[in-house]
Amino acid sequence: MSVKNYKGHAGGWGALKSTATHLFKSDNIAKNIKNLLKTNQDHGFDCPGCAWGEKDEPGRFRFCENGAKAVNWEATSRRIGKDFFKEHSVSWLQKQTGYFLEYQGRLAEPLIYNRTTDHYEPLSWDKAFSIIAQQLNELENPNQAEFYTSGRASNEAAFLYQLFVRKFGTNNFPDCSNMCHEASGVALKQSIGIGKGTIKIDDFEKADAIFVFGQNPGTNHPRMLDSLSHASRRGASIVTFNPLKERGLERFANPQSPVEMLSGSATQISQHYFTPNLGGDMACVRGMVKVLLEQHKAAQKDNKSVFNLEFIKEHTQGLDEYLQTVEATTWEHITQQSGLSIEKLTQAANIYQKAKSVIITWAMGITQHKHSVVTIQEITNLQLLFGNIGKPGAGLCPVRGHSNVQGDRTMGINEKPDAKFLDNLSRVFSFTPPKENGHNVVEAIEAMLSGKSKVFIALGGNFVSATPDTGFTQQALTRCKLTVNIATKLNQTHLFPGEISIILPCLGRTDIDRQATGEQSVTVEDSFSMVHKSKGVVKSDTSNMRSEPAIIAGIAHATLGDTPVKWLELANNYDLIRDYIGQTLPEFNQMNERLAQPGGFYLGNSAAEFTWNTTSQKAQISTNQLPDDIVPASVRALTKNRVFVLQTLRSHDQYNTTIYGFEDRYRGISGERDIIFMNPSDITDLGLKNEDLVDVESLWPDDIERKIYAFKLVSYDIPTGNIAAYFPEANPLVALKSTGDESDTPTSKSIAVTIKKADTPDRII
Ligand SMILES: Nc1nc2c(c(=O)[nH]1)N[C@H]1C(S)=C(S)[C@@H](COP(=O)(O)OP(=O)(O)OC[C@H]3O[C@@H](n4cnc5c(=O)[nH]c(N)nc54)[C@H](O)[C@@H]3O)O[C@H]1N2
Ligand SMILES: Nc1nc2c(c(=O)[nH]1)N[C@H]1C(S)=C(S)[C@@H](COP(=O)(O)OP(=O)(O)OC[C@H]3O[C@@H](n4cnc5c(=O)[nH]c(N)nc54)[C@H](O)[C@@H]3O)O[C@H]1N2
Ligand SMILES: [Mo]
Repeated sequence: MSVKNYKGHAGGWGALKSTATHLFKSDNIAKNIKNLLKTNQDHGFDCPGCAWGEKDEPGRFRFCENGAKAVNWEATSRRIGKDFFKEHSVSWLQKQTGYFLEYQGRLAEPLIYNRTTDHYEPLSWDKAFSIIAQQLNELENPNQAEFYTSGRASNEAAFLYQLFVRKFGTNNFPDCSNMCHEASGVALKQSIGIGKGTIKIDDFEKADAIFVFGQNPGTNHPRMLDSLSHASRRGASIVTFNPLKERGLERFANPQSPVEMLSGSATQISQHYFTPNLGGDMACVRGMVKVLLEQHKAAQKDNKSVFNLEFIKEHTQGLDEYLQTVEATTWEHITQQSGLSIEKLTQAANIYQKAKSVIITWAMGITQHKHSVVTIQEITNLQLLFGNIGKPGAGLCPVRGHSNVQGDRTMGINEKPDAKFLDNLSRVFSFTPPKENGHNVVEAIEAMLSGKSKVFIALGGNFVSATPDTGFTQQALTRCKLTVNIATKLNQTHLFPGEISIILPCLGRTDIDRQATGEQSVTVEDSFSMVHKSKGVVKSDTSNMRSEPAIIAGIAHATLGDTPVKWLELANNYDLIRDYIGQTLPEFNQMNERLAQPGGFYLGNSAAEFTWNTTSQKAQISTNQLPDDIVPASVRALTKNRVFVLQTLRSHDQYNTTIYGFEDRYRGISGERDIIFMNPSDITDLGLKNEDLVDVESLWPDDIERKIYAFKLVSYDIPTGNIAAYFPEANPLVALKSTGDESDTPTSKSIAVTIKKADTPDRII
């Protein structure tokens, strides 16, 4: 391993060099260069990398380094089929890394696990569908099946899937959103009546200030840096809250700017960079509001106001109670929890107050905590006090992860469906969908562990590696009667088979999708509620793969026959699926026609139009107490040793559980993933030194030991008491029951742990 201080900026030649390296690794160089040029273009495919949006400017290249990696790794010409599985047993494959599994190439044909030989073997599509149908139909109760979705599934696939599952009879839709932006949906729905961001991408051109909380766009949403650097150059204030100094949020050279590339210059992104404690963001915002409240009270003496009283009066409720709570929150509590001084928080408040329009963005650094929902409500309160919703250059922007995770929810992938959606389904398809809530990710794992659920079907994703308490999830799957994975690439989840286990290889976003009526396109929704078309362009050997809609239709037809729709006809022509989507969801009315517009169409956002679909019909200024502690006293009491707060995050060289390589370039890490980022003074305090191997144990009030072994300490600029490790390697530390209040999202960004020098240099899990 090497660790060096990365002196460059984000983007620039480093990004282009890395793009080129990945092009060469993928065995499909010429084709992939052509593919990249089609990414996010009108006649090409939507980048499977992230859910950032695009301005409608014809002729621009619209990909980034990490989008290029995602495209390349999907479009590889390598294939794994029966020969590969004949050679390698499941027990052997289980011991390989995620990187190894991903690198083997695309799954090429349907497979079924043979328990006697411990190998996967080929089977026909028809046979696969009939086994699945038989197992589903033999269940005593449809609620004994779990239907997982990962956020790459297109709108068309997701709509068919939920229709099938609801007609089958359950709302058991655990999905990646439960581990991702669930808290944003829950908080925003309560506060402003819609669980989505309120801005459009053009608002970045109009904002006076942009506050970025808990997000690493340089790696995870590189196209966002384009928007931020434009904003910075025209003089907007950019303010970051992040315990780590992420390079992309400091300086960025746009690979699409000839001047920056040739001159070696870069744009400064954040003029102000605050490094709070993990989980300290609610305290940060509370502190800012406390400062602003004092200013407001002073202004009121001169009959002026700092808050936007007109907006507050017309559109909100809850002001007085909230302000009383802000006054009652002590500075001691705020500064201790946030880790930031009154001076720093005053500085942030002043920048906020001076800006005429403010966008606040956030991602996993905000959503994966116990107190995420109230933190997002605190952020929303701040915006409401100043009327920073529904005006140009202002609003709330949860930056989504998977490229269609937002669309999947719109299409009804939701274990807690709203009544209106179910009414529409029952009107269009003439059946009564189940009304009671189904299982989310954590509940699904518990149900499989206890034997209550017996079937697990996954539309994409890597359930075992993405979920907490890895060992338990593995057991949960192996206890099932049937596990089915619809996937592009082999991953760990496929290697923990139920009694019967089937893998169904599917087309990816980049592949040409030809059905009986010709080449098909699908649609996706980005973080800005824009719906647009995506059409694969890659010609390669996909002869024994099927599209996701075709696979879902095949399973549905075998299970339910031609009810409530002619499944196989829909799979032949996706326009027919879109007609149904339009009939079910009013905002998708005339969907096929409206998709013809370049850039797609906008779904609208009720809050941005000042329609508050909350119980009171007003935007809610929410009153929540600041949590006593990020690590509760009862958890601290479990040990006499020093307690650290651990976050699990992504390196620059991975896509969630898919590991592309071992370079975390902007953080200066090379050749290693089993590491712990720690402040140098904490390393000394523990009597250890840089690069020592340590064992990490998490604290949770049950009798289970959760440990990772022989991780290397890396001395790093991070606030003391806070540490970081990579996801998914650190997932065994997250207790299944450690979840966010109201969101039930695993608390992957604030895990209480203790550290000690490793007993053994081997990593044993
Ligand atoms: N290349 C690439 N692109 C991706 C993905 C990928 O894996 N690779 N994943 C996609 C998905 S599904 C998602 S959800 C997004 C994820 O996008 P991000 O949310 O950017 O992902 P993380 O790596 O989890 O980064 C969390 C960031 O929040 C900071 N942080 C952690 N805890 C706190 C906290 O308590 N407070 C504050 N203020 N900051 C905190 C961390 O230091 C880090 O910078 O990216 C999407 N895009
Ligand atoms: N500790 C910790 N855990 C986390 C997180 C964290 O920050 N820390 N982040 C959480 C977040 S934000 C998320 S979104 C989840 C991600 O959870 P998932 O969405 O379940 O995981 P991915 O790694 O994105 O799934 C990758 C797999 O999807 C399959 N795949 C790829 N493309 C396609 C496709 O087009 N169709 C189909 N059918 N399959 C495809 C491939 O087989 C690939 O191996 O993980 C969560 N887990
Ligand atoms: Mo995500």
